[in-house]
Amino acid sequence: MKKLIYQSLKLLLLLLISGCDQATNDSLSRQNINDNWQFKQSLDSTWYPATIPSTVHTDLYENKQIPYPFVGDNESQLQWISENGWEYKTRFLVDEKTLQKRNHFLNFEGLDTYASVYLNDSLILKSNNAFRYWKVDVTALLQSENYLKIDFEPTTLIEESEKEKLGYELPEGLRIFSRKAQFQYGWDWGPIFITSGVWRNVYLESWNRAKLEDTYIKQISLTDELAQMEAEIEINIAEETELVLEILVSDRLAVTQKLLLTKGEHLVKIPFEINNPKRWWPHNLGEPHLYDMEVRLRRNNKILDVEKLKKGLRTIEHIAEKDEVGESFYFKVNGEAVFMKGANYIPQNSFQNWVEDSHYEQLLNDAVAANMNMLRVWGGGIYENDVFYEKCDEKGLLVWQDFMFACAMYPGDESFLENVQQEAIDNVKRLRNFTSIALWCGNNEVSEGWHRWGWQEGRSEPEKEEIWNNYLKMFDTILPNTVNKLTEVPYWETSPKFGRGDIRYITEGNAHDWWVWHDGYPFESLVKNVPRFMSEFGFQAFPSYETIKFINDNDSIDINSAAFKTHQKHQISFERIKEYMEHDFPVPDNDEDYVYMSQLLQAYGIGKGIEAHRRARPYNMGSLFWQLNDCWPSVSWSSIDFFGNWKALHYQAKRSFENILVSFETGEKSIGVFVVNDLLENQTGALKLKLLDFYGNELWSENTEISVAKSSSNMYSRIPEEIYKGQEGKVVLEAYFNDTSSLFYFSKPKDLILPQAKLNYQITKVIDGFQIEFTSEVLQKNVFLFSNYEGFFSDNYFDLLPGKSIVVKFETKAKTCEIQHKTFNTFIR
Ligand code: BMA
Repeated sequence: MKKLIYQSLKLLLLLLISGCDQATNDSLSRQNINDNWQFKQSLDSTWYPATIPSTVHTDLYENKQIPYPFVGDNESQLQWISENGWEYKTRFLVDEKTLQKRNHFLNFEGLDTYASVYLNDSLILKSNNAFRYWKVDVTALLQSENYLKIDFEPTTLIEESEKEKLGYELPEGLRIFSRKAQFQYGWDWGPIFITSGVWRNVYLESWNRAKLEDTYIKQISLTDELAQMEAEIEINIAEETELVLEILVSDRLAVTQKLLLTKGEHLVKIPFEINNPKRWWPHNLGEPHLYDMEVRLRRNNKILDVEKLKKGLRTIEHIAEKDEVGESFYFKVNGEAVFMKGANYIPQNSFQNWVEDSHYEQLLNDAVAANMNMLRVWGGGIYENDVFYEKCDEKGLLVWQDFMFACAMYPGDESFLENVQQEAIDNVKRLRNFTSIALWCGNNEVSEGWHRWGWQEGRSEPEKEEIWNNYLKMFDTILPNTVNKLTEVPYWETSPKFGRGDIRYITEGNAHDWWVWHDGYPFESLVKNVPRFMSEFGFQAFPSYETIKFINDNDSIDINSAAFKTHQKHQISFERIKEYMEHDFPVPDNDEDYVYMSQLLQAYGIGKGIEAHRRARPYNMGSLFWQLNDCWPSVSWSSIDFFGNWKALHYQAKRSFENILVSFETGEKSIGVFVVNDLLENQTGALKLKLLDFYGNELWSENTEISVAKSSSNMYSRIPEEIYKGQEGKVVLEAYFNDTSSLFYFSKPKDLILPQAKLNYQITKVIDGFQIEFTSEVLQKNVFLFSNYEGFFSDNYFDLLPGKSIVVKFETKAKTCEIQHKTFNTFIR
């Protein structure tokens, strides 16, 4: 009896404790499920430890089961990985306090791709889209000790069966059936590594009464005096509850609202205001100011859930208006037409889990350092991680965001479209608070491919109609409707609007110019064919010596080794580079020099393009070259190689993207001198022109006081050919406008008659490296500095005028300054 009383008392006490725990246990708890994972091949029995997020490839590498995938020809040895199924499992504990909460959801931020997920042996999810976010109610299954298992099927099996169902072939291969990063199936700059695995975080969320499901801070209107805002908040309620929502701006309460909400999901809209708002600007035009915002969900005095974010206030308009030539394509930020300068961004690694926050920081700093104000997240990669957009917001870089469709036609059956619809909702919602996103674009070169790449040939009319209707359903209905419903950001159907086979590519919308490179046209064609907005144009170059050695897995700069050649994914690349080099540059006969020359060639061609686009402002309002970065060590169009080394092009981009640019146009019998001003203020000053020989003798000069309007490009001087005729290979034009200067040569690099002389330099130790001052008695062209020590040169591949000095900083941890150099002069014989 005594025992019974004791047990009842104990039970009562427990109930009391848990009851009062319920009251104080209302706040949301979040538990990462990233630990204790193991994985194995489905048909095998050996389990290996894994770290989540990951991919099978990197887990295998970390367990020493495969060699490093990016060295030599290892790619071809590793294709078996994606032909197999893989299993992942973990055990995780949930503490009593959490377990007592009423609702438990497992969140999978990314499963790649066809996964069956089991919790405590019950199937809780079958996923089929690596870009989607999966949230599963596991309240009925959760225990204090849990067993989570995920089976990944090889993609090919599913893709083959989808292909069978379709009954006809769609371009381009099997990848179109799987909603995962398309570049993994091989691209003209990337290897074939079709990954699988838990590629983004997994976590458990537990809550009692109410939870913030989504927060969207919407800007309704913006003037210098007032920003009218609205918070659109999705709240999930477990039982009718009185709640308070608070919105804080810069840590101060902006609005409080009491709510009485019934069980279920609710969308609550709360207006609030910000007086005298400080605007967000792209970094080249102002400060990218961000406000700290916080949404708090309270019950009595207890915070149930909280969401913190940063938000910039700015207007963004995409102007596509018919005009006398065709149709414009430009962006207005805060009411000002802004010229977009930048590049196309691809995933930074074939294996996303190998991309660390520091890589984002470095690469985006490099974009800012090269005076870029826009990056295009290209459609064959991924919707990037939040950190990418957070940093773009902070650094004042605008983002052109493609949906993840590239260079292919996609299926249009109901389940595929439904899958895409959900993918769009998940990603637009995830990214809509980021200030940097300026445009959502449906796809990369899908329409262009259909109209120009022979994809319609041999198809019946009904088949063509079906394929194009499916295109329209996706890119003309589902995606724009989702963007328009969920955000204020403009939508554009496809990039480019017209391919270069359609004459309108130059007068309407945005263009990709591949006359240069793919069609072998000379660089001058970039100057002649300036469109309204250039979203892609590019030229390949070899990567740094470091990267070449890494690929070869030895100390040689051998660009003809069998291993190295597997890192060149564009079949005709080596010939193309040579062809163009022969046209404009000397062709060195050893690999080390050839690599240097290939970089000068790329910088020369793309620099010409950028400047032609900028001179054509306002007809043209954007210049985004192909491509900023690499996903593995390779020969490609990138301006920064896989290990972060700037090619000559990135230094050139920095010069050619300066807000104020002095640029030259070659006329019939004259040279036009332009000043381009991207700033929002008018400029006045002296335009100083000097014709110099390569020993520094001044042969001619002109000084003019000029006024340059804000956001403009104009020619301010025309130099008649009498001034330079007969001396084209022997002279250089130096042009100054205030602090900006540029050089112009009158002949191709290979025809310059450059003197040979010593390059003098003096090295001084400074805090984080060395400072090197260069001088010479003659013009030294394209001085290239390199070192076996890791480090960064503040300037490189530069031209040094006789009698002037250039100071370069070599940022390095090395104790001694061991640098080597090459100059272009030595290649002129
Ligand atoms: C562009 C891109 C990529 C490709 C590049 C170079 O059109 O959209 O598909 O890698 O050309 O060929």
